[in-house]
Amino acid sequence: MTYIAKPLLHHPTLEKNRVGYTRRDYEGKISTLCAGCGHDSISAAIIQACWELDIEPHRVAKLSGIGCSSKTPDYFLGASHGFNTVHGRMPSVLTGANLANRELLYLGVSGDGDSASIGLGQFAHALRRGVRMAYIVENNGVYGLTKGQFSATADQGSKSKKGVVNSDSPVDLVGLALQLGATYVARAFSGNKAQLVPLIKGALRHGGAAFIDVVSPCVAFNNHPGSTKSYDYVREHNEAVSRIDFITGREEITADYGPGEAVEVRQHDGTLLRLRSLHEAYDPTDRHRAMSYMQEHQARGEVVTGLLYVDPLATDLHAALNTSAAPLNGMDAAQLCPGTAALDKLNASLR
Ligand SMILES: Cc1ncc(C[n+]2csc(CCOP(=O)(O)OP(=O)(O)O)c2C)c(N)n1
Ligand code: SF4
Ligand SMILES: [Mg+2]
Repeated sequence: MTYIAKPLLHHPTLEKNRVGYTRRDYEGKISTLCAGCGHDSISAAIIQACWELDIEPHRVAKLSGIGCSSKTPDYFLGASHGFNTVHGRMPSVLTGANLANRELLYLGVSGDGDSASIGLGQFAHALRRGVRMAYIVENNGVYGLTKGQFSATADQGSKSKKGVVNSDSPVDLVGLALQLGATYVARAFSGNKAQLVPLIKGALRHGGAAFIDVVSPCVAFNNHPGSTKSYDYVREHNEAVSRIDFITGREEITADYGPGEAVEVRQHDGTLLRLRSLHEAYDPTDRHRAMSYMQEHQARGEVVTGLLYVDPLATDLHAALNTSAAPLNGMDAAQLCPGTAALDKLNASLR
C-alpha cells in the first residue's frame, strides 16, 4: 500500500480533548486518494467524531476490505489497531476480533464493491447477528480502485463516464440493513460533514450493529451528468429526514427546539440522540415505516439521508451467546484450554 507519513510535530497550543489528545493525534498517513475524492471527507469526519468523543486511539480497532475506500483506515487513527483484510471479508474478521475482545470499539470501513458485490453475504450476516460495530460503506457506485466499473449499488439507468447505461437493479444496502435487523441504520453524504459527524458518533456509541451508508462521489470515474452518485446529483436530490445532535451524558442539554419539534432517543450507554424531524411524523424507532418511507422516496429519485432507524436498547452478539466478558488475550493457558474433563462435561451438556 502506498503512503506518505505525516510529520509528527504539531503546534503546541492545539486544543486537546478530555483524554489529552489533539485532532492531529487521530490522523493517519497522508492520503494518496484523488484530490476531491469523497472518501477523504469521510476520513476527516471519523477523525472529528473520535476526537469529540474523547476516544483513546488505542481503544479502536479499524478493519477494512479492498478498494480505495478500504485503503482509508491508513489515513486516520494512526495509533489504533488496524487490519486491512481480503476483498469483501472485513465483516467476518471483525466478528472474530470482536468475539475475542469486546473491550475495543470496532470500526468497519468498506466500499460498495467490497460490501454489495463480493462481500454481500458477509455484510448480511454481520448485521443479522448484531455484531457491535460501526460499519461504514463509502458508496460511490463504482469499483474506483479498478478503474470505475459499475458496482452493485449503481442505480438502474445511471450512466458510466463513457455513456454506458447500467441495466441491472441496484442493491440497496440501507434497505437490506433494515430488513436484516441492524439496530442503527443511517445514510449520509460525504459532502455534508455537519450531518455525518454526529451520525458516526451515534454509531460508535451504539450497543449493537450500526450501519452507515455514505454516498461518497468518485471524482475520477463517477462524477458526471447521468451518474446518481455525483456531487451535483446528491446535492440536488438530498432529502434529510432529520437533523441530528449527538449529546453525551455530561453535556448540558439546551432546549433550542420547541415542544414536539424534536424526538429524543437515549441509547443504553446514556448518550442522547436528538433528532429534529424535517419530514412530518418521521419516527426513527419504527423499522417498518422506515423501510416503506425509504422505498417511496427512492422511487422518486431522492437520496434520503439522516438517522433512518435506531433501536436504543439494542443488544449484541455477546449478549446472545453469553460469552466471557474478559478478553481472550488476558486469559492464561489453563483458562483458554481447561482440559479434557471440562470438554467432556461440555459435550455431555449438549447431548
Ligand atoms: C478476490 C478479489 N477479487 C477482485 C479484486 C479486485 N478489486 C480490487 S478493489 C475492487 C473493487 C473495489 O470497489 P469498492 O469496494 O466499491 O471500493 P472503491 O475503490 O470504489 O472505494 C476489486 C473488484 C480483488 N482485489 N480481490
Ligand atoms: S479512483 Fe475514485 S474512489 Fe478511488 S481515490 Fe480516485 S476518486 Fe476516490
Ligand atoms: Mg466503490
